[in-house]
Amino acid sequence: MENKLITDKPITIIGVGDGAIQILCHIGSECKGNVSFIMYNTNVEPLECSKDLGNDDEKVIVVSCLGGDCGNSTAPVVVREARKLGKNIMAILTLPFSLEGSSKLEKALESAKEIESIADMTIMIQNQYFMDNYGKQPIIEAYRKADEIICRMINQIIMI
Ligand SMILES: Nc1nc2c(ncn2[C@@H]2O[C@H](COP(=O)(O)OP(=O)(O)OP(=O)(O)O)[C@@H](O)[C@H]2O)c(=O)[nH]1
Ligand SMILES: [Mg+2]
Repeated sequence: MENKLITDKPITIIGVGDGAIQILCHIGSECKGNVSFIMYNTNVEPLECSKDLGNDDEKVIVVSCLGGDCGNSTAPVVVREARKLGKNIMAILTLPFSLEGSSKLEKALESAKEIESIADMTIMIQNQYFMDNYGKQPIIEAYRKADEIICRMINQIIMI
């Protein structure tokens, strides 16, 4: 099957928190088509978010590496506002490494659970997988592996 080039339909990709912004920066340089980007790196008020989402994009992809304050608190706000505006929402989330501790993981899971209950589709990626399955490597290498996979995934998704 021939891959049609991305969508005439507009897509907004929203990155929440530092990790997600890294990922979006990779995608941004490769991405063709009717795609726009929003990046949040602080806590965001619902009103501000709904203004940012106020155009006629049908589909939003919310990317967040959960575990930090910004992602944990703002990614659910973004998803709630997108839902109120009737968007089709896909969430792509990562969960923290085991070595980051259980309290970080618990908070991440709490946010993930809320997001999953609202979004049309949620893809959850465990950073730990890249630590366990690609040989011993520094944490930064595991991040880059996760980022690469997420970038490829998004590039495929937006071509559908
Ligand atoms: N895949 C991936 N995960 C990352 C990266 N950087 C951080 N993370 C993970 O994402 C989680 C959240 O980190 P950040 O994105 O830096 O946090 P934040 O949302 O900006 O939150 P604060 O800085 O605490 O306000 C961490 O627990 C890490 O597991 C990255 O470059 N790639
Ligand atoms: Mg941060």
